[in-house]
Amino acid sequence: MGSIRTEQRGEWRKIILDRPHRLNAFNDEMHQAAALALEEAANDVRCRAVLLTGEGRAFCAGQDLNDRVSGEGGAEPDLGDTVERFYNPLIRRLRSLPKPVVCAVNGVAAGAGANIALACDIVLAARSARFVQAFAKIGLIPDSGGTFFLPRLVGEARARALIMTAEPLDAETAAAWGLIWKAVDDEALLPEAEALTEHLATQPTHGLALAKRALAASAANTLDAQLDLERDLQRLAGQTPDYREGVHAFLAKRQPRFTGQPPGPDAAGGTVVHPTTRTE
Ligand code: T3D
Repeated sequence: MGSIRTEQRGEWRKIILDRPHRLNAFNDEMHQAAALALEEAANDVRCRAVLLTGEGRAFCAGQDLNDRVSGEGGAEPDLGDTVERFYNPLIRRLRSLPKPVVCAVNGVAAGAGANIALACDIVLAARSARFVQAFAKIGLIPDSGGTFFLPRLVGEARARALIMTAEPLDAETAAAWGLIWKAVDDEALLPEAEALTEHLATQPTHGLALAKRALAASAANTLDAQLDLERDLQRLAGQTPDYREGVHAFLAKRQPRFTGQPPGPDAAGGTVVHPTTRTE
């Protein structure tokens, strides 16, 4: 039985974490399947937006701890190695995917599971969902970008308390604190998240990908460097068919029909080579 399910819906794709008997906790096989699903979503032009969610009552409980029990005299796993091989690439894939990623947090999101949700572009959560920085309970530090995302999203004071107490944060408070976009009634979560993803799939995909690049760089940039980057990326956005279509549609007072295409081959400067285009 696969641990990741994908469903193509029109021009968007649903990726479902599917180990409900373990609250969708990650093992190595699930990491490999998730990496493949995200690579395919990134490269398939029929996919212009992604919705990530979990099967069953949880979104994801982070690492499957059954795989971390060493037998009598057995060697302890090198967690630096597993983070490097699995969790870091997963977070980098989500952040750099050149299309919007919506996350529907359908239930508890704990450990790396919480931070995987935070790595997505737009996070909706069911009102009954909880976010738990569970790491301290087992002597670990937050990984999967937790120490990066949390202070930036909710501020140092709240980030430190969430990390050090490992107390669950309910979805409404998470939304009020700016950790996620919004909390919705449980039964409305999937319909709302699906409608949002479907809408995003009709938008200027390449322009949205460029916006993601600008946002990714902003955390480490000075204002001057960011202004330079915005200039370079705007130059590219201005060469997309969707920009032309957007302006024509606006002036003609009609709805735009975006294709999501990148700039044509004649566009100048297809790649921005700039010292400030670093990712997080
Ligand atoms: O290792 C590396 O490679 C480094 C990277 C680490 C990344 C990480 O994510 S480390 C953090 C790992 N995750 C956790 O520590 C979370 C552990 N789980 C919990 O704290 C709680 O289960 C939850 C807060 C997620 C949910 O609580 P609750 O009360 O709703 O459910 P429960 O009763 O605790 O769990 C239900 C079942 O799921 C239970 O199994 P059972 O008794 O029904 O057979 C429980 O053992 C299992 N489960 C929950 N989380 C995990 C898990 N099994 C394996 N691994 C889990 N992470």
